Amino acid sequence: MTDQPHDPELVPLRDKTLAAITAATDSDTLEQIRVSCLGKKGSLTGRLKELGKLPAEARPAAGAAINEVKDALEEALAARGESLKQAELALRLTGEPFDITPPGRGFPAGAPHPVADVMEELIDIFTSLGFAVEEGPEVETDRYNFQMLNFPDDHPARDMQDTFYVQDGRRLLRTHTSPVQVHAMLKRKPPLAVIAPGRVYRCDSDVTHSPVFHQVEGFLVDRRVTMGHLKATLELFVQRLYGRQTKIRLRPSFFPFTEPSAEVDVSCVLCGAKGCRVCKQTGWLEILGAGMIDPNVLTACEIDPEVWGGFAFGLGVERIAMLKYGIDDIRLLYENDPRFLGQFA
Ligand code: FA5
Repeated sequence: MTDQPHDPELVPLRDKTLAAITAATDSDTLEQIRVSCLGKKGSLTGRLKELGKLPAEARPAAGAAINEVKDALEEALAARGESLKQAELALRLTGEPFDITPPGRGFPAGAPHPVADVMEELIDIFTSLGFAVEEGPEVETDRYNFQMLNFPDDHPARDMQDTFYVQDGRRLLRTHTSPVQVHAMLKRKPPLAVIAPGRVYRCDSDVTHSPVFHQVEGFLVDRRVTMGHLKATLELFVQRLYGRQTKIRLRPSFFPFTEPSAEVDVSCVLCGAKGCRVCKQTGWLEILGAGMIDPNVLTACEIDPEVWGGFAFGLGVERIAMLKYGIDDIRLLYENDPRFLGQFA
């Protein structure tokens, strides 16, 4: 250490503190020693602050001497601190009793998403009626999504505003599950009873429309199929889903791939068909589109429409879930807010 003519107490202070550090037997005592010499009001810190009062030529040597002591103390504090920490840990591991009896903290249980839940219920109902499950690609061609389903070239559904096209311009994200009808009919011979659950995409977004949503397509091809078979199947379906008192109503509509076509309403399950905000006081709610498969579609799929006929329907899974749980904004289903989803656990 440099000579300290101006501060004869520095060396004794260093030695006294080093001895105290060595003698410390716990971290709290060590911390007190650190504060007493290196803290804001510590003895060594005080000396550093006082440096300015020394004559300019004495300052470098005095400063260097104080910093040397400071470094020595810091090093000793760190070393002693580490060994005390290890010793305290060893003591805790061997000595401190560990109570294994308190009950554990549970993790909140997850639950199926309401859309997945309803989807599964729909699949269960239709498979119990004898429908087989088929799947089709979500990235489709214009041919399967539109042409084979009898859409005229200038049909508005092809418009860029409704359909998401893949960058190559030749493929698109399917706008409905109806192309699975075509895949299934080209692959297999009638009689056929198929449902096709899956994700579909449309450039559409508001409280009842989502750009990605789910449909379940259903269709049946056989001899002598009538609109009565369609109505009976749908009636059975809604009664299984919403209860025996539920009624359906078919309203004339238009789809290029069915003739005749219908929009199907169900008696409002929220108000018991008395009229409420959700059914706009009508007592009825639209849940699906349906109809008799157009002979042009059967012909395009190499099925003779003189021999075979069929019905088809396509329902919106989110809409059915919204009705079932009284949800008034489709977007809630996709925000993944645990406060919302937790209600279905
Ligand atoms: C169709 O998609 C036809 N492919 C259905 C069909 C199949 C008709 C077979 C005849 C025979 P539509 O565009 O109406 O039809 O859609 C069917 C259902 O999907 C609607 O009743 C609605 O419940 C739901 N839906 C439609 N657009 C959206 C959307 N953006 N978000 C959520 N659900 C929607």
